[in-house]
Amino acid sequence: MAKEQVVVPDIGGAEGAEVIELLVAVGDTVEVEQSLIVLESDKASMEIPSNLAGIVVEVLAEVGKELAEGDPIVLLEVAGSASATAVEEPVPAAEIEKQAVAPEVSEPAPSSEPVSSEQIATVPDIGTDESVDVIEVSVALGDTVAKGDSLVVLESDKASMEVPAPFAGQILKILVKENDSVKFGHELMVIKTESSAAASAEVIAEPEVAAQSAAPAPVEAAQAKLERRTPPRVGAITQSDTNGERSVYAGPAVRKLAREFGLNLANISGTGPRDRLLKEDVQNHVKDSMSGAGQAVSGGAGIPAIPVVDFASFGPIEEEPLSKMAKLTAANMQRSWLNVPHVTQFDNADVTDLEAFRAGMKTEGEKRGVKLTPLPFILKACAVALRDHPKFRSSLSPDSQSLVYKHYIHIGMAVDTPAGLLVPVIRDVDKKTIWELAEEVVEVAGKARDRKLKPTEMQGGCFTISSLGNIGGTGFTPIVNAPEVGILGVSKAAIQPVWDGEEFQPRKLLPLGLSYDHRVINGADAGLFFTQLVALLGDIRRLSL
Ligand code: CAO
Repeated sequence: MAKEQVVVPDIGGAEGAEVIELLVAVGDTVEVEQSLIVLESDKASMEIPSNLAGIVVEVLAEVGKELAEGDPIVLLEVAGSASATAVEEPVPAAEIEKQAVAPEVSEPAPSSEPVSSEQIATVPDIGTDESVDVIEVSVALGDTVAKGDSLVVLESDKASMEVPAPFAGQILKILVKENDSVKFGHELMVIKTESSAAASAEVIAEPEVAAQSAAPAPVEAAQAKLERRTPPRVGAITQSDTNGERSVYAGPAVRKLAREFGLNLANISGTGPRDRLLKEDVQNHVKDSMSGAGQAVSGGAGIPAIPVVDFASFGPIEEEPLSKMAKLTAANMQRSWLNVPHVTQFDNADVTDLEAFRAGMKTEGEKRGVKLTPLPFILKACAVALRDHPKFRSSLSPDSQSLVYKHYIHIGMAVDTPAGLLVPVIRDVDKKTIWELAEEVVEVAGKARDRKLKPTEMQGGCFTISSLGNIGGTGFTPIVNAPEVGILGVSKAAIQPVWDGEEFQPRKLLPLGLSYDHRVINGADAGLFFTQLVALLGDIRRLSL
């Protein structure tokens, strides 16, 4: 048993093509002409068949890598010598290229005088004598196309393929429409091209003449040879998804777009004829993902999809539609989480003295009709730290090229309501007293729960506080409320033993988590902000400085 490499044949393009799919694995038995990999260039996809039969010992190609002629694909253990099992020599470049690109009309001769002429684009050799359907006309009358732009999309029972413009120019006539049946040589478009005088003299003849000259005899011969040896492959765009669960119909351009977004085509529904995927389907899928729609199960922007589970198969279930606010909250959370590189730091503020002071103010609070919780103190301490650390009250400009500093200190406060999470904004926190803040906290929280907040009362924040202190927990990582750049998560204060150098002292510690946008704030900025905040809560006399 000899070992032989199967290499990429001449694929007709100087540039490499990317491996987008491996069709065999180690241990597979491969027949001659069995497809090994799918390569894709800007304009066409092609399955590369094996010219040997044998067992795959090693797969040498990798998905995502670019390959060119001569690059190894697999190592096969073959029964005999290469010459015994190999079919005819590798496919010459010109042959595959003729499948990928419509036949060329005569090459323009050099001339300084540009002259316009009319040329006909025809169906190139698509490797079958059967008629195929035109499922999409990709250009309109008057459009200017570059060489290689897609003119129409054809589809057979097995594959769809884009037919690229064989020359640049303006579309003068469209000779086919959707659902027409066409074959090799069928006239598709009349294109007005700009070429040299000498060249146009050759091709300016009637369109029929140009069409006839489109496939010179040697090319025909070469193509016929290719057809005998390899089934039609270039431009074939039928694709199984990675799970092999269903076939996906999409053109190279659509697949390229999906790859750029890191999307699995199998997760996108096609709206074209026969469920073919269109560019708009990919774009809409991305939009939906970004807005949160369908996020529960569908992947987007490179995120693997969460598998769909039939919960009912495990026991009784009940489905409740999400409220509009819950959907909005989910979308906002996902947007922030995906856009903002988060870092969270933790610290404990020693609030023993603050709590003693707060307890001492209880009677006065009752007289005023205000409950003094730790929250107004935390708001005030944040306002001072925000005053001293302007980056924490900045936002990135929409183009991410500058920082917008806000000369006001408005702080959002997350309020849990039966309808969902709301974040009313308390304005000018730095200018308000602790009593005023205590009153306002109760007022806006009440409004939030009664759904009486106006949209303007939830706008304009520079920073957010999310307090779970009344509920419990020793720490959490809040999600930045973008385009703000920082958020403080407050957990439940508890008495802890703290070493004072001689003995442990019972101190009331308030666990805090500070999340920030690491594009704007670095660890040192955050450390300074946080240290000041903790010091302010540890000694509230500092709030008056
Ligand atoms: N540690 C220990 N106790 C705390 C505390 C903390 N960090 N924060 C509040 N408490 C205590 C209060 O002192 C109060 O106790 P007393 O009545 O004995 O004084 C009790 O918890 C209840 O406080 P409260 O909830 O009435 O008032 P608040 O000012 O702390 O909070 C508000 C106001 C609107 C933030 C709160 O009602 C609320 O909705 N919290 C939930 C916020 C939320 O869902 N956040 C989640 C965001 S998800 O990212």
